[in-house]
Amino acid sequence: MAREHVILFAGPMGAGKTTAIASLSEIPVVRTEAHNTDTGRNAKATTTVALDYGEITLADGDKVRLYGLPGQERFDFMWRILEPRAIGMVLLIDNAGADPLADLDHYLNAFARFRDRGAVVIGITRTDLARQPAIDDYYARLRSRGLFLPVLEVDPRDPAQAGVLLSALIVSIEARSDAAGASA
Ligand SMILES: Nc1nc2c(ncn2[C@@H]2O[C@H](COP(=O)(O)OP(=O)(O)OP(=O)(O)O)[C@@H](O)[C@H]2O)c(=O)[nH]1
Ligand SMILES: [Mg+2]
Repeated sequence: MAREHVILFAGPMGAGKTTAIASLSEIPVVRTEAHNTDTGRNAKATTTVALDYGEITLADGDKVRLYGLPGQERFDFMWRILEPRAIGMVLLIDNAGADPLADLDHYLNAFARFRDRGAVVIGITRTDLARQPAIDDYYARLRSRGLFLPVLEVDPRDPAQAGVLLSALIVSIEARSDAAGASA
């Protein structure tokens, strides 16, 4: 029988969460964009204030509900509402941000439950605008924390690339749950 899953998209302002969900969704995305009053942090005109919502159907008929969380931390109560319902998280990091590796640490600390279950895939965006840090730098940071999570370069404006990222997350969640089932 077809099942339903919830996946969260998290990451700093401007990392491309709304863009990724718009690339993936089969339905028109429900957006809650408002004028960006925090242009010191990111110059873009609008920012997500509550959440984005999109849907996608997998090849096996399962439906995935995609929720984009606001990047601004004053909205972090939304994260807490959605986190218990989700099977995993796509963490987008803006490579052109002020300190992308610090952003990585920050979000992995904020979402410890997904991190510790390995239910996270990391997408590095805007690498066309900033080549550094390199993917190896992200892996080194994860290794120093004892973490082994997939890191992929992605342009979320491209549906195919956004799809690869989502598939990587689903495959990694399924592989871990199969392994847990086998050892039970
Ligand atoms: N050049 C370039 N632009 C990108 C890339 N990924 C996203 N963008 C652009 O960067 C902006 C990202 O904005 P959003 O998708 O609104 O980012 P967000 O993560 O939803 O941000 P908040 O809702 O404010 O937290 C958009 O204008 C995208 O078109 C990329 O890989 N390269
Ligand atoms: Mg957004």
